[in-house]
Amino acid sequence: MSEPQYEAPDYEAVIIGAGVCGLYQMHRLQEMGMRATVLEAAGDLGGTWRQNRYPGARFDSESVSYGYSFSKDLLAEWNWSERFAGRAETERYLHHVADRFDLRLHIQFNRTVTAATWDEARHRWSVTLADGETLTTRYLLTAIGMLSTPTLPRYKGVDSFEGLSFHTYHAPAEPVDYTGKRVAVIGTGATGVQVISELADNVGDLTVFQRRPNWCAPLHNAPIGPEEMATLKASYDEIFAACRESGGGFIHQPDHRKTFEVPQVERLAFWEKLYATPGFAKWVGNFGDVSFDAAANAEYSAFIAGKIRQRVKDPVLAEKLIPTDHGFGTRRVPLETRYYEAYNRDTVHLVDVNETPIVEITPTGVKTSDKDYAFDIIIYATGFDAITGAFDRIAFTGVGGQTLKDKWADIPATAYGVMTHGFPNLVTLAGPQSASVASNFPRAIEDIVDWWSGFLADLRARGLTRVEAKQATEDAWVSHLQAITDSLLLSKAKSWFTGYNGNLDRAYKNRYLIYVGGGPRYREKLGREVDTGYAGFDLA
Ligand code: NA7
Repeated sequence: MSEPQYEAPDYEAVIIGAGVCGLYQMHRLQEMGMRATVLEAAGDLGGTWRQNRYPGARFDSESVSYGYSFSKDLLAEWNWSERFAGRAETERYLHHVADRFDLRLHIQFNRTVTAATWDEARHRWSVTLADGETLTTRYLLTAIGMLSTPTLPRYKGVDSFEGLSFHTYHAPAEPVDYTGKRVAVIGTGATGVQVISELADNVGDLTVFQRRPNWCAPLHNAPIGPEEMATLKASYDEIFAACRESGGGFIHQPDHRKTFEVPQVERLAFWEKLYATPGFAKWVGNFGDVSFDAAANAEYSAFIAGKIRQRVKDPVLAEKLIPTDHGFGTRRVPLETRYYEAYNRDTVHLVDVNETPIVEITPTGVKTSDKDYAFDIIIYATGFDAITGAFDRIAFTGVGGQTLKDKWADIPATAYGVMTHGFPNLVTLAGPQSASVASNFPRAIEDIVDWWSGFLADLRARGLTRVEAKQATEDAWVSHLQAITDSLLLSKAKSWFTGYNGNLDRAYKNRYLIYVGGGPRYREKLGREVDTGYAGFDLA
């Protein structure tokens, strides 16, 4: 009996999302001559760098380490204006990339994917859009962002405020005049810290509502002049080589000595140097044991606490800004520019919502257990339903009618963060448990997209139309990931890394969302699949 013949699907590949990841994947598919398209919910490309128009949004990764590395011509022609570029510059960069590589031709804007259902008989996904249209594709590739589902607090009255209010992810596109305004910022994660640092000098009065402080450290941004840019361009090979060597894809390398093996004077001098170094050096360029040895971590945290005490004049306020529930680097470290100094201004106030909880948002401002605050603007820097939130918004249905939301309700189990058993031909680029989450994003994304593109070329060459992660591959990945995570102090700190978000109806437990085993080990694992002919996957 012969196999039934089906018409070809509309596309060989559909990518969801036109941000950093989706653009690069589209470029690779275009090179491969694939019939592919990108479906983007927004009216233009850029993803994160289009959305987060809040004041102060910028890189914490060195600009030169963040750009794509795949094209020498692109590297040669693009000039970054600052060590850590601002949001608008990055958005311009992504537009430049899209224009230069003719990617716009393949992007459909204002196309929101609401559901995707696997068709086992035809080896294809049926993708439903918000406008009711349905299209089919052999492979479905998600590039939907890790932090693209913002969460608002569940305070009463959030909708009742009569001034301007917004979540940082939905900051207005048109410029906001903050001059003389009474502004509230709720939340002190990496986003809130950027907003507060930027606004402190530019508003009438700024009130920060803090639940838990984070360990923040100086960014040390600076302009890049033409001469420096020329030097940097000549060093791109070394820059990207350094990123490949480091666990997180940054230019900073860890120091392999142990904290207490280094005499105290030398240790302090080293930490002073780190503190003065731009970027994430103070996080990922430190002694490695600070991430897993509690005593080493406490020593370094005490050093950073000393810096905060030096920078904040009011000693009572300084203590409020020093975390006591987690050590340095066990949650995302916000990088800042004069953040702590902001609190030395008479016009900047800190409200600790543990002491005086927010009771409700009122038409005129914020009511705490203590008093009514009047504001012109309220900015919610209250974070995201991180990593799986964007997946939960799309009704993915796999083999046998299983939904991805159900499968991932507890832990989002995957093979290498790129595929999940029961959902053939669904490739979660930048998905949970991939290296992209705990990394300088484009560095990990280029690795993952390149690996998958090679896999895809192989499948096409062999005339195969179905790929699915084996259950055993997934089980092995999850236990490997759990073992590494559990060995680190960050596994015990509640943050979006571990799936904490108090604004959701979800009891907290570590959901093992991120791969912290480092880029080199991640690439090695992916490389082993290539060497074994993708033995971890069922192919048909
Ligand atoms: P984060 O890091 O999740 O931070 C959210 C902040 O908002 C954090 O300080 C929260 O306090 C605070 N928060 C959340 N809900 C509330 C309520 N209801 N009341 C008071 N405070 C609240 O998100 P970000 O946007 O700052 O950063 C996300 C990532 O984007 C960042 O790591 C970069 O990689 C880019 P909590 O700590 O939960 O007590």
